[in-house]
Amino acid sequence: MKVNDVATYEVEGAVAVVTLNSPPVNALSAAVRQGIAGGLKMALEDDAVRAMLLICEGRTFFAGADITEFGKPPVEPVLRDVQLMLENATKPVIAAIHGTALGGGLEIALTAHYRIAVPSAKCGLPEVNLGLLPGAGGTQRLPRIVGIAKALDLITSGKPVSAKAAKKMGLVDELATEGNLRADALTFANRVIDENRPLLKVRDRTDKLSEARGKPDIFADFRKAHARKFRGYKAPESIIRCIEATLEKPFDEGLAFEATLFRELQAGSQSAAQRHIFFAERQAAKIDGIPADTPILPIRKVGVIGAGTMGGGIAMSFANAGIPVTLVDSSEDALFRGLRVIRGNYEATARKGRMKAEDVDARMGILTGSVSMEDLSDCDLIIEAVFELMEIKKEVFAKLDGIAKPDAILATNTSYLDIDEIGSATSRPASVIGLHFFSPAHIMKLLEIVRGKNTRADIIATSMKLAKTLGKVGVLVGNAYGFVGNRILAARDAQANRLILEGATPEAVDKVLYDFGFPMGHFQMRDLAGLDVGWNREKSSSSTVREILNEMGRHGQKTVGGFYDYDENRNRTPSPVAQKVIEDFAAKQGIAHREIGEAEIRDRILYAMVNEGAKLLDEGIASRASDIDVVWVTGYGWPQYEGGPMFWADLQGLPQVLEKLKSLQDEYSDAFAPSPLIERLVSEGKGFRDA
Ligand code: T1G
Repeated sequence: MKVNDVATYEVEGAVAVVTLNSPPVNALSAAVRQGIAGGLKMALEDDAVRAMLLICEGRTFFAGADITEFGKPPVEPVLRDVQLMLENATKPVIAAIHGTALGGGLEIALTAHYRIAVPSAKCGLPEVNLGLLPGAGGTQRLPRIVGIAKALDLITSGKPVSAKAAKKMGLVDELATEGNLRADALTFANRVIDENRPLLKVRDRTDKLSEARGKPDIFADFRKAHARKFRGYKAPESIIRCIEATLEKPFDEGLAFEATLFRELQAGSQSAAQRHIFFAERQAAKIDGIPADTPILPIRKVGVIGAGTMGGGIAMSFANAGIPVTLVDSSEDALFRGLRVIRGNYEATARKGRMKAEDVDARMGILTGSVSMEDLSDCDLIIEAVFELMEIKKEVFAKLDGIAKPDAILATNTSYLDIDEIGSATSRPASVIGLHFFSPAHIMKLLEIVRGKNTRADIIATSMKLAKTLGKVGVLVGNAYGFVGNRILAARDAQANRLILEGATPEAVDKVLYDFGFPMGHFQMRDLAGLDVGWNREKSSSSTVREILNEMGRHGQKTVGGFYDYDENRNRTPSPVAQKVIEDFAAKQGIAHREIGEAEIRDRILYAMVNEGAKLLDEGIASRASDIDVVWVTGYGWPQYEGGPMFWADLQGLPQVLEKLKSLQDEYSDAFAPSPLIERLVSEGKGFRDA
C-alpha cells in the first residue's frame, strides 16, 4: 500500500518492507523523509510486524540529502528526526543497500540497527566535496564503527568504500547476493527475529573510540599529513574537530557540536561554490539544441596518432576505460619510447598500490603500437595528437581521410587551432571534432569538446558521453582561438607578463595566485609545462621574455631553469638570470620599473580573466557561465571553494566588477575595457548566473 507518492508499505510474514522510489537517486527530499517516517510508524503500530526493512527502488539507496533543498526553509520531518525515529524504534530496522549509500543516505543507514548490502554497493560520506561535513551524525557514528583513523580518512576524503570493505570494517553486517537484495534482506531480517538479536544502536558503541584514547597525536599527525591537500578549504578542519569531539563529548553533545559546524559551513561561500560546481558539471553534460535522444555512436576501438606526452596520456585514458586503443607514431623510436613511458606509468601506479601488478599487463594488452596509420582503418574514433602546427595537422587529417572508415569520428587534440580549418583538409568535415585533453591526459578530468561549424550532432553527443565513460568532465565549447580554457589563460598570461615588466617579480605574481588557492602560480605552471611548448626555434626573434629565455636554453623545469632556477630535485628558486632578462627587456621597451602590490596583481589578473570569460559568453564560444567555471576549476586549478571565475565575479557583485574594470582600464590599459555583456547584465540588475 502507498505511504505517500514515493513510499510503499507491505508486509512479508513478520517483516514490514518500506520501499522508497524517488528518481533519480532517492535523495532524501521532504517526501522521502515523510515516506520513511510514515512507513516506520505503520510498522511499529502493526502487531503482526516484528522487524522492518528499509529499501529503495531505482539506481540506488538514498544518495544523500536533497541538495536542491539547501537554502530553503526546512520541511518536517527533518533528517535528524527521522533518524531518531529509526534509532529508537522498538522493533529492529534493517537497511538494505544497493548503488551508492552516500552522505545522508549512509547516515540514515547508520541509525538502522543492521545493514545489508549487495557487493556492488558503495558507502561513503562525500559531503566534503560540497564544502560540508556529514550533518546527520556521520562524524559521530562512523568513528564508533570504524575507528578514528579510518573515519578521519573516509570523511575528509569523501571517498566511498565497496560493500566488501564496508563489511570488513563492520559498517555493513551482511553481504547479499548481487541482484537478490530484497530476498536476502528478508531472510536476514527473519534471522534477526528468530535469533532475537538486540536493537543495536551505533551511538552506544565505545570500543573503537577507546582504541584511540591512547593516541592523542592521531589528530595532529593527520592534520600535518594532509595540510597541503586541505589548504584553503574550511570543511576538512571542521570534520576533524567533529571527530575529535567523539573522544571529548557525550554523543548528544557531539551531535550538537556537529550541527553547529555544519550550519556554519552550509551558510558559507565555500560550500555555495562547491555545490555550484557539483551542479555545473552536470549541467555541462546537457547540450542545448541537441535532443537528449540523439543516437550515441559505438566506440569499440580507438586510434591515437602521436606517441608523445599527450598521445600517450590519451591512449592511457582509453585503456583505463577498457577500450582497445592503437597508438601510432611514424617514428619507431618515438613509438617505443611512448609505450615504455605508458608501461612505466602503470608500474608506478601499481607500486603505489593503486592498481594490481597483474593488471599492468592486462592494461597494456589492449594498448597496441604501430608505425602505420593504415592500422587505424577499423577504428570508430581516431584522435590526432601531433605537433601543434596547422600544416602538420592538416597533413595528418588529409591522410586519415583516405584511411579511416566512413563512419569514423576524426578528432584533433589541438589546444588552440581552428577545428574547421583542420576539417577542411578532409572530405568529411562533419565527422571532425576537437577533443582537447589536458596534460597529464590520463589524470586531468577536463575534456573540452570543440564543435566545428559542420560537426554532426550525433558526434557531439557521442563525445559528451565518451567524456563520462572516460571518467572525465566534458564541456562543449565553440571553435575560437584557445577555445574557452586557453583563451582565459592567455588573458592571465598577458597580465602576468606585463606585471613582471612593470616591476612585479615572477615569484610575487605566483604568490598572489597560490594564496588565492591555485595549486601553483602562473610562471611556475609555465616552467612546469615547458616554455618551449609552441615555441618555434627557427622563427624565434627575442620578441618576448619567454622567447629570450627559450633562446638561452631556459625551457623551464626540464632544463636548468626558466622563469625560476631549479636544482637537481626540481626545487625552484628565484632566478637572477631570468630577472635580468626581464629588466633588460623592460628597459628596451621603455617600461618604467615600480613597486607593485599584491592587491594590484590580484585585481589585474582575476578581473582580466573574468572579462575574457564574459567575452567568450558574449561570442557564444561558451554556452553558459557555469561551463567556464567547470573548465577553470577542473582544468586549470581555480580553487573549487571559489567556484570558478564567473561564480567568483557574481560573488563580488557584477556592479563592483564593472566599476573595477573601468578603473583598471583608466589606470592601466584598454585590455580592461569591460565586455558589453557585463554592462548589459549590470543594467538589467543581473549576474552571470542569469546570462
Ligand atoms: N541531491 C539532489 N540531486 C542529486 C543529488 C543529491 N544529493 N545527487 C545527485 N543528484 C542529481 C544530479 O544533479 C543529477 O540530476 C542526477 O541526480 C544524476 O546524478 C545531511 C548534508 C549519486 C554518485 O554528495 O555523487 O547528504 O542532472 O549525473 O553520475 O550529511 O550523483 O539528472 O537532473 O551525478 O550516476 C551528499 C552526490 C549530499 C552525493 C550518482 N551526497 N551525488 O552519480 O549521476 S549532502 C552526495 C553523487 C548530505 C548530509 C549531507 C552522484 C551519484 P540531473 P549524476 P551519476
